[in-house]
Amino acid sequence: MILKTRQVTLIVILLFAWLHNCYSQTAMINFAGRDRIMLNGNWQVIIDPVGAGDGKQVWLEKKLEAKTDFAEYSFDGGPILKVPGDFNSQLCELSFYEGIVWYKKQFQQIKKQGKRYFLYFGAVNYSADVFLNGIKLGTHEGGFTSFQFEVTRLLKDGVNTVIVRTDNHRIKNGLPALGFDWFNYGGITRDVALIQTEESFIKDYFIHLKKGSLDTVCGWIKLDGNVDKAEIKLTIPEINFSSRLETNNEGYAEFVFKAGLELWSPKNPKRYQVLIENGKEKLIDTIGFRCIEVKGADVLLNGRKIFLKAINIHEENPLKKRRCINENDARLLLSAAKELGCNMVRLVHYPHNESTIKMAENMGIMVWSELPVYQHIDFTDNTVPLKMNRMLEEMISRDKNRCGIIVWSLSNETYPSASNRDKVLVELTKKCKSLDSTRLIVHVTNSQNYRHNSFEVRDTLYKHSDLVAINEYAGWYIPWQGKPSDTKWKTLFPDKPVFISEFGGEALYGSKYGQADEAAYWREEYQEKIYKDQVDMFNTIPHLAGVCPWILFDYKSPSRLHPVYQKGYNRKGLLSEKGNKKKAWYIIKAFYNKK
Ligand code: GCB
Repeated sequence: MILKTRQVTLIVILLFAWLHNCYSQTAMINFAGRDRIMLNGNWQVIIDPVGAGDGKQVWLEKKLEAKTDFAEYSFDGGPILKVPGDFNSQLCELSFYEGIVWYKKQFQQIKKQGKRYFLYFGAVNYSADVFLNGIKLGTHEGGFTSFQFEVTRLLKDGVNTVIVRTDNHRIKNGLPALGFDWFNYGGITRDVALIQTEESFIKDYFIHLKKGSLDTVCGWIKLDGNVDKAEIKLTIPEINFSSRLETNNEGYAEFVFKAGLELWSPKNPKRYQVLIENGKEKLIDTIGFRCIEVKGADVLLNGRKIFLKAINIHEENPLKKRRCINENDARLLLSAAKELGCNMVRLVHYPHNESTIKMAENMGIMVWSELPVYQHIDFTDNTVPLKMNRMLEEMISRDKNRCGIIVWSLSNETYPSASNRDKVLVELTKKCKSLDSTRLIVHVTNSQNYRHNSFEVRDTLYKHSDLVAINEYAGWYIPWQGKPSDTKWKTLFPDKPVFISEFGGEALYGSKYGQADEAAYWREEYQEKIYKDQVDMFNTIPHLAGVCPWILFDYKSPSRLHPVYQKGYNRKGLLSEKGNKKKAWYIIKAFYNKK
């Protein structure tokens, strides 16, 4: 049988697709610095509540040739959604939708000789199956991290079609799993782009202060492509540093050098322009240098004890009632945190947008970044640790050069009774250390006992956490067990710093109905009293290194069912969803002012 050229090409393409038909790649870092065309804007969609599009092979967009041909789907004539953006807030019929939406975008491209091409996604919640020109590139699971596919061969000169099957169904072995207390915004929620690189390009690098040092910079650079001993130039013009590095035959080079640097801190968020050159390619980043560590029971920033004045933040624009999608959204949240007097934000409960983290760093706000390992995780499912590892790699890969991030938080409120929990999370901690040992690694739990006016902290997971990070809702979910200022503490970890990672209670801004001292009326006075009592209680905590109220703004959570006070909102915000300051705001502001 003689195969024609077209058939051979098709076979090569199918083989290539088959080889790549598993998973996405971890995205190259420094998205903003890349040569790219943005594929944001209008995308056509098909809403597919029962998964019928799989059988109909929507991604093939079958051509109708004979008069008898028809197709029971079409992107043409259907709704249009904006990318980046969640689908729930864009079409009222999708308000509470958790399911499949097919997205389609066409773009023109002329391939350049000697270049490589990558299809990049900032985030798709929760899973994404990506097709280019009818061929499946692969799958990505996890709603909050970036991923890419190399498309050098599949990309055509002229019109190209990307189709993405997004699905935000909750799944038992997902991260997060079935139950979570925030809005499950679905769809292509972050940027999409086609990135063009040289044959060999700078895929990844880590440039930071050596652990424990204030004047030694170290790190590595990794090239991708055909790179048998390449030369890379690393420059920090402001300190007159320049060095030529030679990679090994896998494109990897390490470096270490002494430098007199102004260190990054909330008071002086100094960052330097850093240039990495690989032949024709020049990548620019803005990198700060700081040292974060725990010594004894203290948290030290650049060798000095620091109190973490934090606030919890979900990635939601409360005014627009949608997922944050741009810098204005990030500015709204971070400026409110600044106004409260914070020096840190805990970005819960999943990795937030890269640009938010950069903005925080620029504003002098330390960042706590967290994996969506939240409450009801099934640690007995074999696939779960693999997914955790993958998300951990993706989170650290994207943000490891952001000096603003001082904490990798690996889990929140997992249950000590959950089979296999410790085994899986200890392994995850080891993996995290192997990827990045320069930051604090933390697990948050709420498994402490609180009775007879005494907290007993005994979760063995804290052995593997740099902070004893405690979520406690004394005064709300559990009534005070005595005078807050007389609270006693028994802990299995007396030598570690304690961080109160969540506390608070609900209040409906401006509500005047009912008794101010009864929880059932959601009065601001009640919330305010919780905060006053908490501040009194903080004085009783040995080695308190910081606190973090739950939460900055009221936020959407469909599990909050009270028709008068909640209306689908978690009302623990210090600010209402319209941005009004509740009475408790002023308690924390005063507390942070004094600290
Ligand atoms: C928690 C969770 C947080 C919840 C909060 C609450 O412990 O970590 O995600 O939303 O309590 O409001 O109950």
